[in-house]
Amino acid sequence: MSAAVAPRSPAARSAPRTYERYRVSVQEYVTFREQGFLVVKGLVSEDDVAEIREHTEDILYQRVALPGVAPAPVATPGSGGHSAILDPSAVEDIARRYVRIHMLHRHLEIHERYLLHPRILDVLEALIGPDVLAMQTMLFIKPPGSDGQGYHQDSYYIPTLPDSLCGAWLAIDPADEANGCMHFAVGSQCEPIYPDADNRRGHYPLGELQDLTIIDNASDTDETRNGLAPIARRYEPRWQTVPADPGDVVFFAGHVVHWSYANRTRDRFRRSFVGHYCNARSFTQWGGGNAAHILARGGTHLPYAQPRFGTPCAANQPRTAAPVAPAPTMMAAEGLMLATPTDAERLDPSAHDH
Ligand SMILES: O=C(O)CCC(=O)C(=O)O
Repeated sequence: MSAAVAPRSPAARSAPRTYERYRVSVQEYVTFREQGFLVVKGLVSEDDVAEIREHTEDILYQRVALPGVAPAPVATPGSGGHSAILDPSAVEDIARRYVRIHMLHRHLEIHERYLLHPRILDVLEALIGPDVLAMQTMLFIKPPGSDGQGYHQDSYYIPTLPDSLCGAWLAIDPADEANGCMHFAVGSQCEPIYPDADNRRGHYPLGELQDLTIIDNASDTDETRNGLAPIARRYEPRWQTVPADPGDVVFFAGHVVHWSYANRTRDRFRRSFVGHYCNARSFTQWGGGNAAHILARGGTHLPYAQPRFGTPCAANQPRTAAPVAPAPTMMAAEGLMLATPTDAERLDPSAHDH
């Protein structure tokens, strides 16, 4: 199995990391809203990608224990222990165990650090912030032959109110059509979330949208079973296949219908690290509620958690008091909107008393 980026040098490993702030452009902001997703090329450095790739190999070669995952037959390390050359007999077992591993940021420092990667948070701050709550991590190993994930909307799984969910998908390996890159139905970010029959995730009070279809089997790779297929197909002329290079990050909105196909290669992994975030002022009951998720940027009136491994982020940094601007007259929070003397006259009955 090939590794596209060289492992980090010992000097790079010990060097303190500094990150240049990434500043999102107006065009990127608009693209995110128009497409439902935004690719930021090379957002994460080669050194950082090499670190997380090495970590996936530590998982594959069982140099790191995972909570709740029983040890597998040991894979054969490649030269220098870095390239992911595997005993073919191990691949099937790995595919079964490690296609996707959830929530390791609550157990492993490195997952917390990549969930709170400063450059990823810079982008989120602009797209869904300024207050950002870091909620979820998934590490996709997706070895050769492993399945994809059928049409789905992430906010269906992770409800936030108001809904501000955003995924950040970091490519660890080159991802393309053959090894199962991401696909998006552009335009579907404007769709509501389609609930299942018992609306068990409580997205909408019943009847809020009069003609909302109930769907079942979101994420099913069988198109005939996946209830979101008719919605996805409606946008077919605007479907986009999104290949990515290591270090690229794909940001995608909670409502956009997206999917990935199987890894059809015989010898290439498709590894990626995915974080899910919302605006820190959205309420959520998911995953233990707001109090269980880390305040990554900004502030909030809602509860939040500290990062367990101390990764620097808003939760553990001293708050700098933001200057409070006086409320503009036009948008005054209370009382009448008195925009001009003419308006005042219009609103004052005595002004017409002549
Ligand atoms: O990486 C994939 O194959 C699917 C990822 C995805 O759909 C998600 O993170 O919501």
